[in-house]
Amino acid sequence: MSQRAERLQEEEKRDLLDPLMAEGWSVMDTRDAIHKKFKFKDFKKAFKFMQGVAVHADRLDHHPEWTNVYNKVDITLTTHDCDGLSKRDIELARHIEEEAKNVS
Ligand code: HBI
Repeated sequence: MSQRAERLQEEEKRDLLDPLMAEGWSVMDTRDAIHKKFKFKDFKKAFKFMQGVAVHADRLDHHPEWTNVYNKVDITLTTHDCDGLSKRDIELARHIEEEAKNVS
């Protein structure tokens, strides 16, 4: 069961975001979203990572905003349905971290 798309309240953000920030995610200044830049050995590894993330995104019905240039993948997560961060973003970020560890 995927998480609800309710916007995270400030008081619940710290507990949910701290572990992700420890992994290199940052809270954006310009929008209620989190962002991380990934760098892999080469394009093939970067694309394999994206393929793994895509499977999770499709299963969760929750999708990243991302760009890929050669071996780099920049990812922004936010929930469009509530115009801000929700538990869906936290859940997807956790899966993204798993995929990054599987590939590198
Ligand atoms: N992905 N990041 C993100 N945010 C959403 O609100 C969202 C999504 N993927 C699919 C989705 N919502 C569907 O529930 C429809 O609302 C489009």
